[in-house]
Amino acid sequence: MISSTFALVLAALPLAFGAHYYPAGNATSSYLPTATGSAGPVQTVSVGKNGLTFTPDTVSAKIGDEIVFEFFPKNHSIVQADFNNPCNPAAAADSIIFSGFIPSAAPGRPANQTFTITVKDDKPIWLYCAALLPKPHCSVGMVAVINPPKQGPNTLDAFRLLAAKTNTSTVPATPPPTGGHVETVTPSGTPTGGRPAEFTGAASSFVVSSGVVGGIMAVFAGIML
Ligand SMILES: *[C@@H]1O[C@H](CO)[C@@H](O)[C@H](O)[C@H]1NC(C)=O
Ligand SMILES: *[C@@H]1O[C@H](CO)[C@@H](O)[C@H](O)[C@H]1NC(C)=O
Ligand SMILES: *[C@@H]1O[C@H](CO)[C@@H](O)[C@H](O)[C@H]1NC(C)=O
Ligand SMILES: *[C@@H]1O[C@H](CO)[C@@H](O)[C@H](O)[C@H]1NC(C)=O
Ligand SMILES: [Cu+2]
Repeated sequence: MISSTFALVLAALPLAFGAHYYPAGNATSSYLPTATGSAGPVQTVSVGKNGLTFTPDTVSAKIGDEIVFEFFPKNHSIVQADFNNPCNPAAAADSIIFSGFIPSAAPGRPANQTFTITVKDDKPIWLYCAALLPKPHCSVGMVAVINPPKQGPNTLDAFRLLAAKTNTSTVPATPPPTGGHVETVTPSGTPTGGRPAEFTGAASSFVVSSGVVGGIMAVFAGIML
């Protein structure tokens, strides 16, 4: 009896994970989606939390991983660059990563919007902030990298040194967001009770948070006892 119930629940798991799940009411935050995109761990990068920096400024991510950027005061952005041309939009054939400017007016608190990218390959992704005030944020070192080369001269420090020579921080001409999507979250940083608002053309599917996994495991535990 117990084992057959267990098997039933197990059989339902792929459904639970594959289905798009839109909570209707005010579910607790741990049961809400934290992000959208292909399945994979979610990492968070704080933008402007500790001065004109990304925290962390070096991220290792696998294909399919999501990286969520949260924006602290006053007004930052994420733009993808080429290593050899920091502080300018990358010359990629397809749309580069550009979050647009996401301001936060509340001291010490992130904005009510986040920007999420899904890592599509294992190539390095060089990033900068395109804000200009009081100085171009890129040229004063507001840069980051996802999956830096494991060896060779193209380090984040080298990128930052190149950036320091530019005295610029160029805003892409294309309307944001590109290469990722913006989500609206509550002031506490958790998603609101419905489907987070999204503004992207990119296909995305739902990924469950670890809270959902935990909840399902708790159900298991209840059955087993
Ligand atoms: C959700 O919470 C808000 C207030 O926080 C309340 O006004 C609303 O009725 C709630 N909705 C549901 C479906 O419980
Ligand atoms: C943020 O910076 C951008 C680019 O300079 C600007 O267009 C936008 O008005 C700024 N937003 C706020 C709230 O300061
Ligand atoms: C988030 O939005 C609320 C209103 O919905 C506002 O009071 C708050 O200041 C916003 N937070 C930030 C950091 O802008
Ligand atoms: C950087 O550019 C600004 C104008 O945008 C100029 O006033 C400043 O002198 C420049 N600084 C350097 C180090 O070139
Ligand atoms: Cu900035």
